[in-house]
Amino acid sequence: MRIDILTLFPEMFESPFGSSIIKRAQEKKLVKINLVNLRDFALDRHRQADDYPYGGGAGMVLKADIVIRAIQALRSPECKVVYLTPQGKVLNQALVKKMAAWAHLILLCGHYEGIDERCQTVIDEEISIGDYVLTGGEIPAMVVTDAVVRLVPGVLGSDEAHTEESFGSGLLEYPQYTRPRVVSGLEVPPVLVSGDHQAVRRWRKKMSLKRTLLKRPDLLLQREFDPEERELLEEILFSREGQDEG
Ligand code: 4GX
Repeated sequence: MRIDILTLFPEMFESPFGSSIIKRAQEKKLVKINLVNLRDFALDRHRQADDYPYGGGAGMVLKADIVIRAIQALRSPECKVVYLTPQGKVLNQALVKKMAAWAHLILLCGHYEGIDERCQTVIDEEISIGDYVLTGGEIPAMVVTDAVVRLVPGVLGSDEAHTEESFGSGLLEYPQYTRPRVVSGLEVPPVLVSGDHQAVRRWRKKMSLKRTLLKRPDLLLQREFDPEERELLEEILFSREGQDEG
């Protein structure tokens, strides 16, 4: 997969893409992340990429000729051009999965007051990372890249990928514990040290369902349940036992 990121601030991406899983994915040649400085497509002596808005007003607007020239230079037959903006479709895991199937993604980061409207002629999708206002599209581009790259086959280790398969399915994560077995008098749930793998799997699924029900009931409404999940939800809702032991 190839991801081109068009920005006036390519240096902002160095640290987040230079460590951990995203770094490893690039080293393994599973993904090529290409940082492109929009200024390189300015033709004037000052390499000006932004200008004052027609009609007046505060702030600067990213110039359409530069954006269009940059995208024409990077285009491939299979590419999708995405502009990060609060006006876009709000990112979720379903949208991330759709993007992970694209062989070539071009992410356009706007700054200042946005981009000249005529850039829309080369944009395929507008995506927002949430309903709040940032200073630019760079952090949203990092979020999209991180979420997409971890779904590229081979990027996650087999253990991590297995977790994605079983629980990347619209439920929150179950609680995790590590040594020591007792911390400030707080014990690890006995089922986790029972050695009963089937019981552990069922407990984790129940905790995932319970957490999702309590913290993000909206996620449950978007989802269907298999027979085991229905049984566990029934236990959560109707059993009178202490709820913490699962
Ligand atoms: N999810 N921003 C875009 C530039 C801008 C300014 C005005 C249009 C009009 C954001 C988000 C986000 C900040 C990126 C403003 N564009 N992007 N930028 N939330 O807040 O994606």
